[in-house]
Amino acid sequence: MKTLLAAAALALALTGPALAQSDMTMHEGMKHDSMPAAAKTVDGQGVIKGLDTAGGFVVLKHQPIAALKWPAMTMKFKAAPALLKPLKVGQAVTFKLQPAGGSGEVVAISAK
Ligand SMILES: [Cu+2]
Repeated sequence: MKTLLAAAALALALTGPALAQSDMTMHEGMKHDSMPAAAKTVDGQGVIKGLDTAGGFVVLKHQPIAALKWPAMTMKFKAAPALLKPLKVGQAVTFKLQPAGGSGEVVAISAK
C-alpha cells in the first residue's frame, strides 16, 4: 500500500509541471456541449501575445469567456489580415469571436 501511495505521489509530481507548461491549447479535451451551434459571436477581452498578420492568426491571452465556459488562457485564433494590421503585440484588446471547434475566428478586435 505504501508503494502505491508513493507511486501516486510521483505521478502527481510528474504531471504537475507538464500541465503548467501547456499554457497554449485549443481547448482540446474540454467539453463543449454548451457551445452554441448557431453562428453567434461572443465578446472577449485579452492581451495580444503574438501576431501573424500575413498568415491571419492572432495569439491572445484571453480572460474567461463565460458564454463558452472557457477559462482564461493563451491561445491562437484565426483572424482576417486586415483586422490585425493596426494591432501590436502587448496591446490590451476587446474582441468578438466566432466560436468553432474549441477555437474560433476573431471577427472584430480593437485596442482598449
Ligand atoms: Cu482559450
